[in-house]
Amino acid sequence: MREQLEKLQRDAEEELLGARTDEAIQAIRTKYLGRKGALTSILRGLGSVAPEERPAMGQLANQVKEALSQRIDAVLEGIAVSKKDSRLLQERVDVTLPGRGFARGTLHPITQVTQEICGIFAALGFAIAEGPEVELDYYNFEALNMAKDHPSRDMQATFYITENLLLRTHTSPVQVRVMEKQKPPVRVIAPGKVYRPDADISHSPMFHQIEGLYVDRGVTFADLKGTLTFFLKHVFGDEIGVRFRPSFFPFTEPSAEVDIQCVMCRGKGCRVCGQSGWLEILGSGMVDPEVFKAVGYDSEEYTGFAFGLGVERIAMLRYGISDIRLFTENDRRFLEQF
Ligand code: 2U9
Repeated sequence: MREQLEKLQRDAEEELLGARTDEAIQAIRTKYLGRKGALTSILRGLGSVAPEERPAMGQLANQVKEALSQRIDAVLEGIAVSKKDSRLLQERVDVTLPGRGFARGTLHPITQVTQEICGIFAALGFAIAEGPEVELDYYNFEALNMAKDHPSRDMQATFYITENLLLRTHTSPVQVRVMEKQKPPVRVIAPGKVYRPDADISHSPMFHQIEGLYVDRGVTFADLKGTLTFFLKHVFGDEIGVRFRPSFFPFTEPSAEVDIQCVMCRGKGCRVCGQSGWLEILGSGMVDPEVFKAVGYDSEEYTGFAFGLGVERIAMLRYGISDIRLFTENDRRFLEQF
């Protein structure tokens, strides 16, 4: 029996040397150590061994079983390690490769133009003020000298939410709120979104305005002309021609519209300026005494000028953009140009 056991161990170890896969090794374990395996069948012969030798044979059988079991586990472990090694080798990360570039965003052209304009007025001592886009009829119209029967209040000209609540049609209510809270001197600009039910290549139901207001003792139309001329020459260049035309707004008196020489043809006349050589660029005027009355300012003591401009219009002239809808389409081919 001793020879049988020793042969079993040699045979199994030799077979293990040729086994390459987990399955082959498990098959060897079953063949030699399994319940119906070679070791079990050798031990069936234990009955015919001399009784005094049986303990030694039993012990030897256990040693063979234990030794083989350990060898099999070691071989399995070796296979697992080399499998992992070759996997790691294949998956190796080359840390010297350059990283993938990522697309960096840019500010929207409307944001860029807004920041530039606000920056110019900030340098002149104007503070930036903001207010609600959903506004009371009182601040949007009533306090700005637009009575209940004013045509701007037509359903066709304003987005109403309720009878007294609307989407602001200009940023003027922001300045009304500032004046309610603060005594002169007041120097503010109000940038922001405004809403009017209009839509074509030059009108959008939502667009951006910047308005300005300067109130103090002794503010004159000359201050208005000087400030706005300085501003326009800063944006469009020192050489640009500027002219003031009489106009009318309910909240200013007198009022003026301001034109610049056409940026396309430099005043010669072209399609952009309708052959006139001039482009309307902003509205302005001296604050109407009725507006001062609404906010409790004494119009005998204080005067002021105000102005308003459309940011999209300025951006379109500056960059030669022909359709206002491009600003809200989010087409990256358009946006990446700014
Ligand atoms: C207060 C008093 C007066 C703001 C003004 C304009 C003239 C004007 C337009 C420009 C193009 C609107 O975006 S647009 O269509 N604005 O012409 N805005 S004076 O006057 C004010 C504002 C606030 C308290």
